[in-house]
Amino acid sequence: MTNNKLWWKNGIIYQIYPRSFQDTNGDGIGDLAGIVQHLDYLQELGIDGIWLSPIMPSPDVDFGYDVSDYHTIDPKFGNLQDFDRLINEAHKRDIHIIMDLVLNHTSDQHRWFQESRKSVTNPYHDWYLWRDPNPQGGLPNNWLSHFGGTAWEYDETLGKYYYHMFNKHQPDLNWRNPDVRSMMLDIFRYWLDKGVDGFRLDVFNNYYKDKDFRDNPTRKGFNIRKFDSFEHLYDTSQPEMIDVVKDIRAILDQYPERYVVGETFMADSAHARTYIGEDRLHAGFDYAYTHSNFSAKAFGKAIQYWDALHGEEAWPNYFFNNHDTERSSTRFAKGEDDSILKLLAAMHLTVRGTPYLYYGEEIGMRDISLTRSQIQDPVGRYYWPFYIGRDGCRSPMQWNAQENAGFTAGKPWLHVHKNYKVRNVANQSNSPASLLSFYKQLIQLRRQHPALNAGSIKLLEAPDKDLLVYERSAEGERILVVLNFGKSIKTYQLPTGEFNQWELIFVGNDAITSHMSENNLHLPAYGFGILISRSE
Ligand code: TEU
Ligand code: CA
Repeated sequence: MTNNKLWWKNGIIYQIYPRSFQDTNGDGIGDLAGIVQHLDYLQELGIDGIWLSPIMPSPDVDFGYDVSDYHTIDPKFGNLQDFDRLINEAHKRDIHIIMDLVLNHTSDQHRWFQESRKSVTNPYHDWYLWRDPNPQGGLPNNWLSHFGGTAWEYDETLGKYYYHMFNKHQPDLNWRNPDVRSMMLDIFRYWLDKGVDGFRLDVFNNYYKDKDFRDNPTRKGFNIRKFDSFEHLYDTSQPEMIDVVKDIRAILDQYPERYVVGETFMADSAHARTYIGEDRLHAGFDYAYTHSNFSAKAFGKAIQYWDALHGEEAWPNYFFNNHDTERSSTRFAKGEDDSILKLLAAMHLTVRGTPYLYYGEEIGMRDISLTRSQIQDPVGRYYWPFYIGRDGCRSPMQWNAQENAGFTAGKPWLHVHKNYKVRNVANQSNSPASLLSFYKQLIQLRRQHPALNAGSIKLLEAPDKDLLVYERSAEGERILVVLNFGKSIKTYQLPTGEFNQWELIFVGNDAITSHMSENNLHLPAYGFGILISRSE
């Protein structure tokens, strides 16, 4: 098994938000050299790939998600040599590098947009979505920006509006222009030739909009965000996208073992699945599991549905956290207690699919709280206080108990969580009972067992609403996972019969009370057991 493992499929992917991982030059912003410094740590953790949030030049209106040059590295992170070094050093450790490509929109500081807005005859004019005011002099249509307000920004010089799904400093590209499309595809080749192993596509299903710019129909019901009062029929997910996905895949298939995962935007699970397949993306993100309630039933349902959508033909993936979402620790854990996080990790690392981890998840980093004036995220600034934005989950990585958690010798761009003196990598590395040690053991277990990293999954009926039970199997190996989402002790009767000689190989949360007696597995609050059948 070890020999035919496919890194992105049987392995684990770790997302780094480069601004917040490790600063090496004291400017308070993480950099590529900082990532290189911690590759040994990541190798020891047991990951197979790193997804880097954008590292291309950006004026940082949306912190890297507004790109002003697709062919180089932002000087605040380093340069192309540093990037080469990162790739080489990562590859030496069998770690793959996934780049974030933001191709739906650029920064308004990008040269293409600067040209585009000079005049209607400029060769780049048609690279963006320009529309005349409607005949009454108003907005071209009723489309809104996901980041708040209208999606149309008026340009005095041209007397026209340009379209932006996100911030007004993030104008959307016109993918219907063949030059744009071919430039975008070249960007894939450019980075593949530099040795990149894969891509994460930012809001890719948004590349195309209705060619006639029809108004979106309204949706009934009350919504805090006006954006949610519309059916987004015409400003997202147009059928043209399937062909582009196929083109992208064809390019990747010219290189060995490359991977592309897409972030579908405002799409349900079934729609997200349509972009995945042999001739499409390898994988896609879906929020059903991420946003699930804390219950055995809800997680079971999310897993079963996403898994069934993939079937045999595709391989699912799961994430609890990313740079846009309040951390699962903040959502689910009580105070600084990590027992619920251990339960969730046991599930996350044993389901069928690629688990994604987000930096700091392995030590249970919590979101920082921010006052109004500390907010940096444009989304938080717009919606505050209804929604405070995404800075909370982007605070500096907590390496040790030194000043600024060892993240920077300068002033960090965003403050460090006040729990850093206790909650940090150095402390947890030295404690066998820590969340970090727990992740490492579980990741090793997953690596050792084909049933866990490659097998099929079958959810079993559980006698109790708080229990989630599933079986993983591959190559004559069967593993049973039993998770207790409840606050009280639960007993689970193990399936019996000649093929069911269960041996407990991993227990969690309270090793003293999680145990077997005859065919019963006893689990304390949030306890769990992983069992292997030795009978075949
Ligand atoms: O995210 C898409 C997106 O808009 C949401 O995930 C959003 O951030 C969330 O609902 C909060 O409102 C991608 C990137 O992941 C995000 O960081 C960017 O800001 C956005 O696209 C624009 O590039
Ligand atoms: Ca720096």
